[in-house]
Amino acid sequence: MIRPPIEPFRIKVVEPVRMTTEDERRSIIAKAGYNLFRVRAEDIYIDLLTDSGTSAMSDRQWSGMMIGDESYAGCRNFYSLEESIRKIYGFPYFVPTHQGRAAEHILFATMLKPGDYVPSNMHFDTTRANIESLGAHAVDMVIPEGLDPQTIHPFKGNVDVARLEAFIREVGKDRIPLGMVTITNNNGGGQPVSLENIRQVSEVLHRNGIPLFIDACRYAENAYFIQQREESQAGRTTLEIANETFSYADGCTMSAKKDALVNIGGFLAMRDPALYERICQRLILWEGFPTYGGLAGRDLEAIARGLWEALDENYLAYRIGQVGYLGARLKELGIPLLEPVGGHAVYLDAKRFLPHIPQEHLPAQALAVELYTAGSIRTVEIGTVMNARQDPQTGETIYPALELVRMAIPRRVYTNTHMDYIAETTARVYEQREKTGGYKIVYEPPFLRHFTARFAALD
Ligand code: P71
Repeated sequence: MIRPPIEPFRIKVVEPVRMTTEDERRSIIAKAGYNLFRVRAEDIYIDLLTDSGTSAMSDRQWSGMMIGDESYAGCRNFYSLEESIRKIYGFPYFVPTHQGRAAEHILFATMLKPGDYVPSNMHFDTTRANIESLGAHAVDMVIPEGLDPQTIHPFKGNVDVARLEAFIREVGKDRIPLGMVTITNNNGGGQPVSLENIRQVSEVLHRNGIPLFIDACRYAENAYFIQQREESQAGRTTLEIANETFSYADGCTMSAKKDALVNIGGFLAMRDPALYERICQRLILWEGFPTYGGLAGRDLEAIARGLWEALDENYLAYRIGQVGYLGARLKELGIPLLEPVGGHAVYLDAKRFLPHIPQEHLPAQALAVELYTAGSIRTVEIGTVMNARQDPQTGETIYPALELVRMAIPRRVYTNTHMDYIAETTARVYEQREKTGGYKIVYEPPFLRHFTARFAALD
């Protein structure tokens, strides 16, 4: 029998959730154009759309919100956050932003010009869109194991370092204003990146005079995987590992909505004082004064405290353990997954789950709709809808290697009984998989289409 991890907290506040009938859900999802982003949260029983901004804050974080200093300039909570960032990340400069994509926008608008390239293991969709909207190119170069859902590898998020070197030679370092590494690799299945890989990427970039920025939103989960899986790192604390991770970088973008355990917020941190000056100017234009950057003082305090809670090793053992428990239960039921199971989410492999639906008929979208209809579970499609591209020459659709449905687990929110319910509902959908049909897109916007697209069922 698979044992779930024991929660290192007790529950002080609860939020009731309402179950609907299957008939109600059929009508709700049809009205939403079969797009789960368009369904009201109240009509969902278990919401696995994202682990972003959906954490339960601790009593310490809530009490920190009560000492929010709402002064326009120089509020005390800015300095409290600065201390956390210095001790964990070691970067001397940072600006708060309202969330991760604002940090990306400001960084790229400051550093990129049209035609530039930004290599990474895998860019997340908002990162890619922010790069592309400036006329630059976001280039993914994860190791080949990272693109195969069935290959077991401890660090499937690693960058292919040989490819990175060849790429720099090919396009020239002058057209690469920065390189990135996403920890953990969200679009590739929440897979970690090893400390050794980060060190090597940093060495290659720096040898070519290119700075490294880490997309750090799941840095604590990544540090825990390094501690558990990278032999040389076994005896170290997650704080020591985080310190060394960021020591190889010139800065980071951070969505605090993940491993800072808050509902809103982010920041952009860096070493270079000249870059910091330029970034402050843009920040004032778009986000706010550099000591609040689009957030309230109370939000800054909650982040300052959450950053430490996320590094707590009892918390991380429970956190990674709970996601692993769901993965193990699904596997036991014979459901095709991306393996190993990631840090923040279990990813169902829609290609193997619904092999009779070709990629152009959106199997991952079909599976997400089915999970909602069967059990009021909301997941997110990370497949053709989110990641298909148009070939610029031929106009043909380039389908992504991975066709996934992500079950992202909010932090400290759902119990292990909820995990059992999710596994059993998924098994029910799997038993009836042959009856599930494909979908087509009937409306899509030019960027980030998955948020607002509408679909229709194919007969
Ligand atoms: C996630 C999200 C947020 C999201 C995106 C799409 C649909 C639903 C929810 C956001 C990330 C991320 C990485 C690696 C930057 C951001 C942007 N992830 N990098 O996974 O995962 O941060 O949301 O604070 O702007 O559900 P932001």
